[in-house]
Amino acid sequence: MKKDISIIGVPMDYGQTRRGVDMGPSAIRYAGMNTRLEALGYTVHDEGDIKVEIKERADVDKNTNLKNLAAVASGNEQLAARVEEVREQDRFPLILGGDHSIAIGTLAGVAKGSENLGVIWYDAHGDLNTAETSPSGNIHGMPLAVSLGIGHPVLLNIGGYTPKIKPENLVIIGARSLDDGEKELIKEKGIKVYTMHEIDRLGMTQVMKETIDYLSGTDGVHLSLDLDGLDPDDAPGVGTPVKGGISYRESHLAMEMLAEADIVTSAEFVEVNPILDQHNKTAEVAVALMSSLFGDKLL
Ligand code: 6HN
Ligand code: MN
Ligand code: MN
Ligand code: MN
Repeated sequence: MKKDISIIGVPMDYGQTRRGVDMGPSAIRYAGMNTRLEALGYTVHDEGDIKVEIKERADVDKNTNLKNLAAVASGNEQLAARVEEVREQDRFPLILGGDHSIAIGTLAGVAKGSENLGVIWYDAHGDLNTAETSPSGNIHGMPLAVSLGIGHPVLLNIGGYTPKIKPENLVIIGARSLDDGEKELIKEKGIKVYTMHEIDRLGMTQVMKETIDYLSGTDGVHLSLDLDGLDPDDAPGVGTPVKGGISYRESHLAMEMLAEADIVTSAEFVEVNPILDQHNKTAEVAVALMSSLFGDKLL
């Protein structure tokens, strides 16, 4: 792991309709992120937050079936440029959401110049919708499809190139709420998915062993961790909770195994919504998981 970490907060909430997720970056910082990472020996450069334009909130657009396309696109363009700068400085980009639509910008920045970036998508959802398959028009349900080169041209062109990643370099972990169009896309592209069924059956140890092995030929791995991948009992402060999720302890194990394998080259923690949270519990979980990801050991 690089010893210099650059933090970028993205107070974005236009990718869905519940307010409050824009306060995610503050809540995560308040949960003691910087001190925890510094205690592990890292130099933390907190770059502050992206300026997300305040725009009028739009209902789903009849022509595109997307909500707030312009606001989501402009925040992500800025993010893509900032993430690219961090990479040029040879630092580890650690991005704080914000709703999951920000993965479009993060991936645009981290995947630039990389033919085979690996991605771990830790999430209850697939985020593989398009305007055609989306039940909601919410762009936070689309960033993975966009990154694979499928979606609205304005979103595809963020960062100036498409696609960002290849389906064979992707692993989804924790899925338990997939829309029909997402299931079809997974089959069509042959995407590797560990749903809750496989996690229960194989155990997290085996799931992570296989994931690490599967991604071993990639040029680095981006971890996109949606807190709703965890069970809502452990991470209640999210906008789209789904019961029957990954436990706190299984998530720590996953992060510890990633730290041991030393394959993660960038990460984002998204969907923390302090308004829906209980005493900042979900932000604290995010920080605890970061700490394991960055090599904290119990002994
Ligand atoms: N997330 N599949 C649903 C939709 O509206 O497309 C939910 C998406 C949730 C997205 O949690 O990042
Ligand atoms: Mn997500
Ligand atoms: Mn999700
Ligand atoms: Mn969500």
